[in-house]
Amino acid sequence: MKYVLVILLFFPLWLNAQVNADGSIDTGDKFANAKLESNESPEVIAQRLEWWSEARFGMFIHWGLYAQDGCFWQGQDGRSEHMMRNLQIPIAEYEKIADVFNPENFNADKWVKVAKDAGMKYMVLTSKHHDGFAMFNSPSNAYNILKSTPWKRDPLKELTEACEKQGLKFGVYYSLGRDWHDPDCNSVKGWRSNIWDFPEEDQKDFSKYFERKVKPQITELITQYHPAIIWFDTPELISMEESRELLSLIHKLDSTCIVNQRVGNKLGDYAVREQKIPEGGEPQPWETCMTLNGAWGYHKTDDNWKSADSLVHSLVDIASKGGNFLLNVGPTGKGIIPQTSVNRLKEVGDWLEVNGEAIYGTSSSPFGKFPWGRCTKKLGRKNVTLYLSVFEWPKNGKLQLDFPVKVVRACLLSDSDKDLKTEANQSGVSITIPIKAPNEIATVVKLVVEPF
Ligand code: FHN
Repeated sequence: MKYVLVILLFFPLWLNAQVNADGSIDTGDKFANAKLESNESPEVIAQRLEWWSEARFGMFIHWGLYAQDGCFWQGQDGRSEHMMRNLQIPIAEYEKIADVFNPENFNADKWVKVAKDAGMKYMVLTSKHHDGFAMFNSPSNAYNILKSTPWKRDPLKELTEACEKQGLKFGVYYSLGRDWHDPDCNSVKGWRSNIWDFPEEDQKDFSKYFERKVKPQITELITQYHPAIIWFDTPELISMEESRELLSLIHKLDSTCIVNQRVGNKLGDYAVREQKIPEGGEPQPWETCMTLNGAWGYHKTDDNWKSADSLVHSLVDIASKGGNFLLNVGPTGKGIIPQTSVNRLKEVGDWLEVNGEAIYGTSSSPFGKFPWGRCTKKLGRKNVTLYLSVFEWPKNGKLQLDFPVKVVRACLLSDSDKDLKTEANQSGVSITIPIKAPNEIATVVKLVVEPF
């Protein structure tokens, strides 16, 4: 019995996702669920976030050396983009992956088109993940894709240009408090450090890593690529002064650059929730980031793909709570986004093609959530527009909204020329709808009502 208990206790650690001993997602941020305390005014932050709040939906891309053989190394399953740590691969061995990394099928225009066809409005690419390898031209550190691979191209430059051409915003992810290539990057109790090459955890000095690598590379990222977002990850042991110094460095170079909460110490423009959607949303700008299967990086044996239905429902649920959805793809070592990822995203894009008005530029529901679906809203000059996204289509041809709103007009978003009949009743308003759901995933009823 006791062995079963031990296995159950540590079971989550076997999952691809990085989890703490208590089963919570290991984000490397001791303030993961905090209310942010920025030293900028809400107005300044709201202005910086204006396009982002309208966008609602973006593509996260985890791409690095770990993708070379689908998070496998010498036939061993590294389980995720944490492969180097999971298999305790010495730096000297891991660097050899760079010697053969040659993503000949990479095509920035194609990647951006996948995002665009999915209805995504921005993209965030891992510029440097925990393995410390820079997927960009980093003059300050030779361990980078231009200098250390036979491919000799700069994917950040190509994606920045492709996003510009196709009208998407481009952002970069940067692993802040985890860098398994740097001898001074320590973490909380060594929990996520490179202790196989650098075992003396207490002799490491984070500030040396911060000065030697973080600040020069953040400067390079801003000045070379002008990203719309810097998406920091795993702040770990960064001090409040260092978090503040990073924000000041970034905003001196580009005051419009959005910075997420994982710059550390409860700072940043918006809160990050990982692999989960907060039940009641958040009292601050927020974004849920989520994988399409079980891992962020391309894991060649992981076919545990989420359905298009669940992805659309997540997007609608997040938007109904005023949040953004950053949905991840993990391209292969050859630079190809897995076809199942492309297919799923296209299904979401097809839904948004018809119903995007219920997501983009909307704000959170005034009513909370409904058993049959969710609501988003837009405030007009004269009226309020409610978008009722119905997941569970009523069988009796009537959709009941239990709030006393005065209806100006009702229609299906997919058939907006045709009015739907509405009738006020004791608890609110009843809308007469087709017997069969026009869209099996979610059908949107557009309800224009007087201000309430
Ligand atoms: O450890 C990383 C993980 O690999 C992935 O990059 C996620 C994405 O939010 N961030 C960390 C776990 O929170």
